[in-house]
Amino acid sequence: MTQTKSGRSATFIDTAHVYLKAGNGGNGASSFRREKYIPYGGPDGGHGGIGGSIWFVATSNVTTLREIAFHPHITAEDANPGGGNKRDGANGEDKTLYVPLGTVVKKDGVILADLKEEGQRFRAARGGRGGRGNTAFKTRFNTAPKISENGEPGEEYEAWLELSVLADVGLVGFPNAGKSTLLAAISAARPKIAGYPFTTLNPNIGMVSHKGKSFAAADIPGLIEGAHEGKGLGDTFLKHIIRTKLLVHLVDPAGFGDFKPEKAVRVIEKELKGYHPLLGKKTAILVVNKSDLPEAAKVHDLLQKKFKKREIFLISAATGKGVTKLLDRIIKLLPEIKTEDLYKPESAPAPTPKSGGFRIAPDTEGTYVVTGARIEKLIAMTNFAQPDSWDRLRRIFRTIGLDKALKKAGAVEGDLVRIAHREFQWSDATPAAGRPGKFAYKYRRFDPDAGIA
Ligand SMILES: Nc1nc2c(ncn2[C@@H]2O[C@H](COP(=O)(O)OP(=O)(O)OP(=O)(O)O)[C@@H](O)[C@H]2O)c(=O)[nH]1
Ligand SMILES: [Mg+2]
Repeated sequence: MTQTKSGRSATFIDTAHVYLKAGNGGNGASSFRREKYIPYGGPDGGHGGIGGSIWFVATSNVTTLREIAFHPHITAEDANPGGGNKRDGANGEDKTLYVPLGTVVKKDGVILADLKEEGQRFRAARGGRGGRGNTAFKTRFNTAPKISENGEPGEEYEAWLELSVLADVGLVGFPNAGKSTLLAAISAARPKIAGYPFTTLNPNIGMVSHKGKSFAAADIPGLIEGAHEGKGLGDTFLKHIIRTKLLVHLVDPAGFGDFKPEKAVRVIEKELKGYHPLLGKKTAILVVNKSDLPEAAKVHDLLQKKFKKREIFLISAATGKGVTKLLDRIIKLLPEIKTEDLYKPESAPAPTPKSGGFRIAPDTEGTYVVTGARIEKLIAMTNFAQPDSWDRLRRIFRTIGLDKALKKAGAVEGDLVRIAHREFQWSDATPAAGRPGKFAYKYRRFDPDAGIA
């Protein structure tokens, strides 16, 4: 198995930084019915289709974010434009990506979704709605509108996916304690087992069925002293037991390295607490493994003396001795654990929802930059090739108070106003007859990289 620098196996990836772009809505059409003997056929431009959305779906069939991490540019299909004869454009196809159970989706540190259940779906990026065709703009006053909207751009942002494996029981301990052997004994999982430390490089999960109850158990790579600060493989994987309800702490009767079993127990417990206080507080069952070895019983008695209040199990993961008793205890304890005390993934405070308003701020060159989700979307959906669409935009600018606000901000004749990537020249002059609004609305496309043309 190949290893990354951090010591993690390259096949197990638990974070992914992705770029999401949902499909754009299709443009609406501006078209008129033309038929023999029907002189004023009226508008018949169809609507654009809806852009494809991007979905994440949780499934136990996937155990790593590897696929996504290696293909982080995720797009869904754009929709088709509407056509004449009231033909609406076809919708863009959705894109669905499968993620492991326990995947958290974040944007700017804020949790958007915590995908915990099999089949749970989350629309991460919404496809744009279709632009309306000119049929939608027919009014009593304008029976032949030459207005159609462009499609709404699909949602676009960068997201972080973080996986923390979801299991009820986490198996912890020094390397070589027999964690993988135990997981293999109680579940169908077949982790690699060997008589050397750090055999396990990735978390393994197995479903355990015992006396009609079932639970998921996770075996993580062995911990060593300093694991919570990044030593060994430890801390990368400690986060994978943070959401478990119960820990089973396996102790090798031979101790680990220079540590005698008692010291070994304390070192592991210190590492757990050092990584996160919640891990220190979690119910932990102490288990002396390898009871088939001669020194095991003595070590068990000694530990029982040192940790008087705790019930310490003595098992042999290899022969199965004592394992049933341990499983009995686990299925008795699991339902007693209050889920509200469990770890919740950390989230930055959610930003206050954007209002429909806009902001005006001059940039260094004196251009008035207007920002606001709704006004920017309006610009993106305006078909600037249509004079009637211009009129509509002018009316909307006036209705939402943009003219007034610009004037108040100090805009004078000829000043530039930028909204989204468009620039307008502001004018207080009386508009041409029959044209509502005040702007001259000369516009040019603004390319932030090239500067103003
Ligand atoms: N005698 C005896 N040996 C055992 C028992 N359980 C595990 N072993 C042996 O201990 C060694 C380590 O077992 P693993 O299950 O790989 O240990 P681990 O805790 O998963 O180790 P890492 O993955 O390195 O952290 C292997 O050689 C096992 O065969 C047991 O009950 N009795
Ligand atoms: Mg192992």
